[in-house]
Order: sequence, then C-alpha cells, then structure tokens
Amino acid sequence: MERAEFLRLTGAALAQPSADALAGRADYTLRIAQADVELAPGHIVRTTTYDGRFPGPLLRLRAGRPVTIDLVNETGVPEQLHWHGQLVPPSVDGAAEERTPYIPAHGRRRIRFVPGPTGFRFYHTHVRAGSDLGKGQYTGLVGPAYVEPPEDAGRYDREVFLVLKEFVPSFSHGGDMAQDILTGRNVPELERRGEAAMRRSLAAGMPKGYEVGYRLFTINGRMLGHGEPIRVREGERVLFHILNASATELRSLALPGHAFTVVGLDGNRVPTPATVPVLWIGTAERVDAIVEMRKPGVWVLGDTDDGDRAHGMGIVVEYAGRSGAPRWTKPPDTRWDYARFGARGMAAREPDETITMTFAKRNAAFHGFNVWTINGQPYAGGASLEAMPRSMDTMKPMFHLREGRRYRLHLRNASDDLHPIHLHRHLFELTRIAGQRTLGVIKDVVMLGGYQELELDFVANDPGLTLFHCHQQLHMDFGFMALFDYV
Ligand SMILES: [Cu+2]
Repeated sequence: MERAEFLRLTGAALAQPSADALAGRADYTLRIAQADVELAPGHIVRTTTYDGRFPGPLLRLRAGRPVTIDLVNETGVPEQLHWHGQLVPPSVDGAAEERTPYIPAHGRRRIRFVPGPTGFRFYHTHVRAGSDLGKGQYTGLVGPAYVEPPEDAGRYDREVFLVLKEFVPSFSHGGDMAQDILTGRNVPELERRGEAAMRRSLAAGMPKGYEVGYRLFTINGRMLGHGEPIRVREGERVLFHILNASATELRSLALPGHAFTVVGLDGNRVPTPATVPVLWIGTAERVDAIVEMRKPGVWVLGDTDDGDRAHGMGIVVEYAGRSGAPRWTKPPDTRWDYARFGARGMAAREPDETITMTFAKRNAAFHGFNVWTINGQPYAGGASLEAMPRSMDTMKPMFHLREGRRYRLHLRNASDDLHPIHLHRHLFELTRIAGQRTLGVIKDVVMLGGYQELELDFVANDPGLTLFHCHQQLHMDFGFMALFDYV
C-alpha cells in the first residue's frame, strides 16, 4: 500500500524522520509539549502531547533492527516514556520504578533499543498523576507503535488503526460503568472479603472512594461525526488495530450489521481466531480484528454505551457510493471470554513456581481515594501512605525471579472492580481464566473481573527490575503496583 493512501485510511500520521536522523543520528524524535487539540469544532482541549498532536505519531519499527530515538521534553515536568509490550531493558523501558532515568524537564534523552516482538504495541507516559488530572495518562501522551513482521501473512485489503481516548476528566464518587462483562463466576471467599471490607469502611463513616469520569470521547482524537470516515468498499476485509488508550476506562465497540473476527490480542496472534459482535477492551489492551464489509451503508462504529457514544466515542464507516446519516443499532448483550481465542485440548506445562497475589481495596483510605494493596501491602511499602507520592522510585522488590524459570501468577481479586493487570518487559500466557484451563493466548495486559481469579504463566527471560501493576491510573497511583527483580 502506498504511504499516502495508508495515511488517508488510518487518519494517523506516520512519524517523520527527524532532522537528526537525516544527519545520521536518531531515527525518530518525539517531542513532549503542551498543545491545543481540536476534538470537534468548538471542543478544543489543551493537553500534553507527543509532537503537538493526538494520538502521537504511529511509529513503524522493524523487529530486530536497532532504533535510536530522541525524547525531547519541552514541559516543566520530568517525564517517562514507556514502550508498552516490548521486551526492552529497564534502562529504556520508561518506568522510574525500574530506575529508568527521567527525560528531564526542558531537557532530552536519547535511547536505543532493539524493537520486538512483532505486532501492535504502543507508547505512553508512565508518571504518577495521583490527584492531578493534568498528568499521567489523563493527558494526550499516548501513541501507537507497530513492530513490522518480516512479511505479513494476514489476508486483508486495508489496515486501519484506531486509538480510543477520553478527555476532560473530573472526579466523582461511586462507579460509573458496567464492569460485569467477563465470563466466569465470582469466588465466594473473595466476595466475602471484599464485602466485609466495604461494610467496615461504611461503618467507619467512609464513603466510596473517588472515581474518574470524562466529558469528551474520541477515536483517533476526533469525536464521532467530526473526523474523516473510514471509507470502504463492499466485499473488502479490513484489519483493525484497536488500542484502548484510556487512563481508566473499559471500552466496548460494535459495528451494526458486521462482526469482528479477532485474530490478535495485545499484538500477538491468537491460536483460535473467533468472530464476535462486540469487542471489550480493557485499559491498555489492543485487539486486532478483521471485519468483512458485506452490508453497504453508512454506519457508526462505536461504543455500546449510549452516553459515551453520544459524547463522541465512535467513528463513521462509509461504503463507497453510500451517503446519509450514519446508523446505529444496539448489539446483543455479550460477555468477553479470552478462552474462546485459546488453543483447545492441551494442558499448560507445570510451572517451576507459583506466586499468589491477592488484590484488595481500602475504601477511601487516603484523602478520599481508595488505596490498593497486593498481599496486604500498598506500593509505598513500610513508608506511610502520606509518603506514597515520593516513594515510587525507591521501593524494594516484592517478588524475586530466577532467569530461565517458568512462573505462574495466581491472581485473586478481593474487590468488586475490574483490573487491567499489566506486566512490563515480558509477555505472559493465560493458563486459567473464569475457571477454565486455556493455552496460547499471549498478552501483556489482562482484565481480571471483580471477585474473580485467573492464572497466567511467564518465563523469566529478561533480567532486570520488572514492574507489575494495574493499568487503571487511579489504581496504580494509589498502591496497585509491585516490583519483581532477578536474583
Ligand atoms: Cu485496578
């Protein structure tokens, strides 16, 4: 496909090689700076961006070919840029907890790494926002990255990148979204623990902790009806690369009259592609899905939540020769089941070691914010909760790995919230979810439902400090993190 046509189709701009690259130095430069982003006429937001735009430029990288990138910070705040889903060393991974050096305020940092593995990855800021909704992933500091395979065996006619993101955040009390979307039953013991904790905090006069809501919703930085439509022809197979770039939200997507054949999750091919009417995408998850265009018309590809769609979470799909107002119809209610995409009839190899982690919530325990614990400990350690904002870079590792061993994480959620769980610098394989054994679904983020449990396996094959956390910004910022080291 021609580059110009690719740009037109995706609505995304490719990163331009920098002046330095032309001088034989860096391959790319990413500039962190405040900018006005027009989401729709009359809806201009001022936020921090990569290169003055949202989403950040699509970086096309080659697996195994070293890349040099200059990170320029024009803001007054030290920054971290995290290469989500890539197996890179802690020195460039982009997390202060792993001791990656900051990109200094009004300064720059040059990094070099070998991209990989192949597939749909992304990059984003990794600083703590805490109670400041003008920082962290509440800003526009997110962009897609695609690590090109040597050759693409996918059968499709067009490729479209979609970045889902909300703007204008504010704090509220109480949950604002349906989160009961995963298959599987609650574990009674976890439910008892969570509800006892809730009763204790209510008895102590504590309300529910803060949640974050948003006013404006976008795909590729434009509200529904205000960007270029995705233009298709009847009979085409369109490969969508979809990223949930939200700081905190779970998203869903449907295209009336069409279905999604999921071929990849978090950029990794799934063993069993399966066709679903609705995609559920946790914070920081990616889905690669093929849609066969067999229903000519003008349609809304949008969030199944009517309010979020009405406030912009959607994009128009327009068949050649068709016009008129885009149509939406409500899709069937479905639940999301990762095991549908797994290999059948095989058992996971036994791990060398199993690590159990239980996640719990202390309701409104820190200035009205919920505090999150892993095995009873918030990521602030022995330090007081008051020290949390300062202590992020100095925590001791909670878990210890030996290179070459295979680990199983048994994750147990003693809260009613859904958590998108992320492991840095490693990929993991889902081995048990919603009570079912599965195999072959390789990810870097997985949604763990309220009062549910799951198991994932990984091989300790990338020495160095490794951060584990919930990708919900409000959860990770208030305790939901832990460090692994290699011993
Ligand atoms: Cu969480």
